[in-house]
Amino acid sequence: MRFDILTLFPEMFASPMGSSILKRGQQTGAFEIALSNIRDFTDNPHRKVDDKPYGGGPGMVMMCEPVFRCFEHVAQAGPKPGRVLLMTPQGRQYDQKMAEQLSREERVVIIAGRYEGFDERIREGLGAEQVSIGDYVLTGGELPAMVIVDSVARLLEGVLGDEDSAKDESFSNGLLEYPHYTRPENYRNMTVPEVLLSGHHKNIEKWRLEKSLERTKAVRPDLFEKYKDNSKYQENNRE
Ligand code: 6GU
Repeated sequence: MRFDILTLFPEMFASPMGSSILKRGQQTGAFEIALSNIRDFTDNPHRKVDDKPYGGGPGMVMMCEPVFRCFEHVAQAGPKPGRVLLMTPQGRQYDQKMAEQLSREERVVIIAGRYEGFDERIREGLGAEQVSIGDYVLTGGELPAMVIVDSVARLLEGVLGDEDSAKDESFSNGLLEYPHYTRPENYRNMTVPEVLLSGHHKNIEKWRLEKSLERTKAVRPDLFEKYKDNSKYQENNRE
């Protein structure tokens, strides 16, 4: 899979995308990341990429010309991009389901902006989907772009080892994960629940599901309600 990222700050991606699991995933060829600097695509003598908003108001708006040209340069080589994402707090909220959809694409283009926002014609003209990562405001779309790459890359074959498989985890079953423990059994008088030391796999599985449900109900009632409505919960509580 290939991610093309269009940004004014390609250097922001170097360490986060060049470390640990994402580094290895690129070395083994599971995916590649191509960074393009939008500022390289302006004719303006001052390399200006933003301007004042028509109609007045605070802040600056990303101009069409450098973004269109950068996109056209990126898109002319290689397979046709399956999805084009415009990172903005005005977008639809990103979730695990969208991560799974994106992981089935051959190529995804992500446009990260700074300033107040993008000229609306960028979204229209490039057929881009506006995507937000949550209800808070960041200084730019770079961190959100990295969130997309990270969450999609870890679903690709050969990126995670067996030991940290993406199968049995929060959100894959619609619940938050159960509590985890590792050695020692007793740390400052805080002990590991007996059942986890029992070796009784059925009881361990039952305990983990109970804890998942308890935790999800307390912390994420929205997820809990959704889970209750689907068949897994009905099956598990049939007894
Ligand atoms: Cl995609 N961009 C910015 N600037 N802030 C955000 C966001 C995106 N998603 C949540 N907050």
